[in-house]
Amino acid sequence: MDKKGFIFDLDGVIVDTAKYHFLAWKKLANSIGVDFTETQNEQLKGVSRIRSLEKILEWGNKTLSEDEFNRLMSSKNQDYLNYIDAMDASEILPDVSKTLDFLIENNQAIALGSASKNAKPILKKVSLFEKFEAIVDGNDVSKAKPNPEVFLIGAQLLGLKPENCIVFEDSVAGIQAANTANMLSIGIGEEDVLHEADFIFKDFTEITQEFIEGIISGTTVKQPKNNLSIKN
Ligand code: B16
Ligand code: MG
Repeated sequence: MDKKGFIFDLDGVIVDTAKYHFLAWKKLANSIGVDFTETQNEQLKGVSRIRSLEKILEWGNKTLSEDEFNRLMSSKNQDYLNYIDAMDASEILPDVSKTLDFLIENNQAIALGSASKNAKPILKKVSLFEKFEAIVDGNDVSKAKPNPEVFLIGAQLLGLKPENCIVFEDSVAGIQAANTANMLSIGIGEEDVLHEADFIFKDFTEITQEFIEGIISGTTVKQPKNNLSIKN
């Protein structure tokens, strides 16, 4: 079988850390008199820590000094780390471990491609760290998704061409990054949100071994996109 590179996003694909980001951001927002809803939290998925705080301040029409900005960002991260500390393997999303093990048994390369600067401690907490041949996280990139940098570095570390890599992502920006990188994009989540992906599944329980085998053998390929700018 051919060797392909399978690049996994972390939050929303391997584990659901969005709920911990929500609690930590909500505490921060409320402490400066800003409301913060679950809908707003959805818009922070895949977004970097700095950009997330900028967005919260924009929503609340607030400005902060640089010192206060940095102080709040590190206090949010400390709260988030306290939640992570209590994580264990039971928080791995359904059938993710099964998929990783199937790929490893079939000699496929596996990498992580996450915006989070806390990706490594999270993978260690849920006992998945050893399964990844390469880990690219928020500490390694200078350009956030939808820029393809995070996935292109992942492909490079695996020693594979981008067109031989597959990305599992739950955020629109991540799907766009994978498409720009010329990788096969697989959306994990809702079809109406992730419609730019080549394939979309609600979660890993919907992904069959036959589907993965099709990717490895090259019979499952990138979908031609409708060019919406062409009329009639
Ligand atoms: P941190 P992903 C992203 O992870 C999260 O979706 C996003 O909500 C978070 O702001 C970002 O990581 C940065 O996280 O504060 O831990 O550096 O989905 O790219 O794995
Ligand atoms: Mg994500």
